Amino acid sequence: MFKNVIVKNPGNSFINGLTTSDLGKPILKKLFEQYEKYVEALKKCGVEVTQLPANEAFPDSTFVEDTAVLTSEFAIISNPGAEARNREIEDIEPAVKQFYDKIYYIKGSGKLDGGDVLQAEKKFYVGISDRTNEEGAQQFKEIVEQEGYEATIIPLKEFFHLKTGIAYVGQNRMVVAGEFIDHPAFESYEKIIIPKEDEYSANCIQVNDYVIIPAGYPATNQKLHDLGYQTIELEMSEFRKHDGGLSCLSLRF
Ligand code: CIR
Repeated sequence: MFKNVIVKNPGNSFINGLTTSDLGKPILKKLFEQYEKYVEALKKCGVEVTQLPANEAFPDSTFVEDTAVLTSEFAIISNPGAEARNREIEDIEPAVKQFYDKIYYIKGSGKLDGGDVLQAEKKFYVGISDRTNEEGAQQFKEIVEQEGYEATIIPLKEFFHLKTGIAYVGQNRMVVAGEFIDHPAFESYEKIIIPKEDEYSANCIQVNDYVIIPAGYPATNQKLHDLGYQTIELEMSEFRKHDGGLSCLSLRF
C-alpha cells in the first residue's frame, strides 16, 4: 500500500520545457485542469498528497518522478541526466527529508532519471537511456543490493525512459509495450500487452486499489477491467506534448 505521494505543481514556464514530440505547444489552462484532476485521483486512491509549489526556474520540474526513487524503507535522490533538469533535485531533497532518515544519492558522472527505474516488489529494473548512463545505473544497483533488493540493468532501444513502455500493476503482472513485450528480463511476469497504437497507455500507475490510466485507450481499460482492476482515466494531452506520462508526475511511497 502507498501512504504518501509527492507532486510538484507545474508553473507557467512549463511551455519552455524539454520535448521531443511534435504535438504542439501545451495549453496552460488545460494543463492546470489536467493536473488538478491528477491530484484528485491520487486522493481518491487514499494517499496523503504533499503538493510542492511550482518553481518557474525549472520548466520540467512537475515531472518529479525523475528526481528520486522512494521505497518503503529508503530514498535515493537521483542525478537527472538532462543538464536543464539536474538542479530540480534541490527542491525535492528537503521534501524527501521530511519522510526519510535513510537517503542515498546518485553522484558525480553517474546520471539517473527516476523515469528509468521500475520497482516490482523486491526487484528493480533500471533502463540505460539518453538520461541514465551505465555508471548511474551501477551506482543505483549497488545501493539497492546493499538494501536487500535485486536490480537488473536494461539498455533501452527505443523508449525515452524505461517506464515509458512498462508498468508493474501488482500480482506479478506487467503492462508492457514495444521492446519490452518479448524482453527476457520480464519473462516471469504475466503480461498485459499493449499494441503500438496504444503505447502511451503502457505508462499507467497502480495506486492501492486503482490503476490510473490515460483517457482514450478503451482497449487497455478493458484488459485491466477483465483482470479485476478498477481504473481511473485521466486526460493527459498537455503533459504528453512534453513527453510526460502519468508516472512522471508523482513520487509514490
Ligand atoms: C523531459 O524531457 O525530461 C520532460 N519533458 C519529460 C519527462 C518525463 N518523465 C518521465 O517520463 N519520467
